[in-house]
Amino acid sequence: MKNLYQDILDSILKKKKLLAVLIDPDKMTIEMATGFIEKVNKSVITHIFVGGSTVKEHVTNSLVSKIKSLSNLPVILFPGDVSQITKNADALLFLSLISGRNPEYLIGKQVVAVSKLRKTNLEILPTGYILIENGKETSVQRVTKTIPMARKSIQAIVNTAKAGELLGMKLIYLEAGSGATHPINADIISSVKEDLNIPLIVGGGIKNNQQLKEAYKYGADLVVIGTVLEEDESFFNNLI
Ligand code: 1GP
Repeated sequence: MKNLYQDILDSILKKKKLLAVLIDPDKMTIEMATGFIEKVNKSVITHIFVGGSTVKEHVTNSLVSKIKSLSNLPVILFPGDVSQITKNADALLFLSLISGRNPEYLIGKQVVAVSKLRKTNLEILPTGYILIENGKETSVQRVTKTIPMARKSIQAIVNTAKAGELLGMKLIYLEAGSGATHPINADIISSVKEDLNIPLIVGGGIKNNQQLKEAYKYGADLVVIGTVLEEDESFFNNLI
């Protein structure tokens, strides 16, 4: 079986930057998927993430099957809830919201997920998920009832990411939130990267090529973009 985590580590060794498109099943219908995935396939995008904060049950399941039939790229679940787990994907970001102090999102939902995961062959990618304030309230904050970390508290963010690594997590995801006003800034990315020995994912609020390049320049191994492509598919022209 393919080992997506090993592929990520190999890419980092080869200094190859990774780019994921986030598809929210709430916003992408099966009909829309065909044209969209065609463009994804022609771009430099390396991974397809699927997930959202408020997706209805079963919607993710059929959308993921459709995407799998249209693309050979790895499809990784980025679930807002246990109901979004489907065996049709390749892997799952098994998230723990370590920036927050809500036990439901630190360990509660994960325990509930286990009986579902037993029925799948999904590759599990334990991920420390860190929400950072970006100028406005995000749906992650609303749904999880947690407070994002302050942008100024760089040492606390670095320590939180390191704690995730020391707990055995395999990835750290610095999240500004979908549609964030400010993406994660250079200081935060570089400070976390400097102290971290596991791959670093950065996402939220990246709206142009410069912000994308900067995220890589300061240390992101994998960048996630969603809203910019939902709102303007001509952005794919920058990704060819
Ligand atoms: C959100 O990090 C992702 O979870 C992507 O954010 O939609 O703002 O690109 P955007």
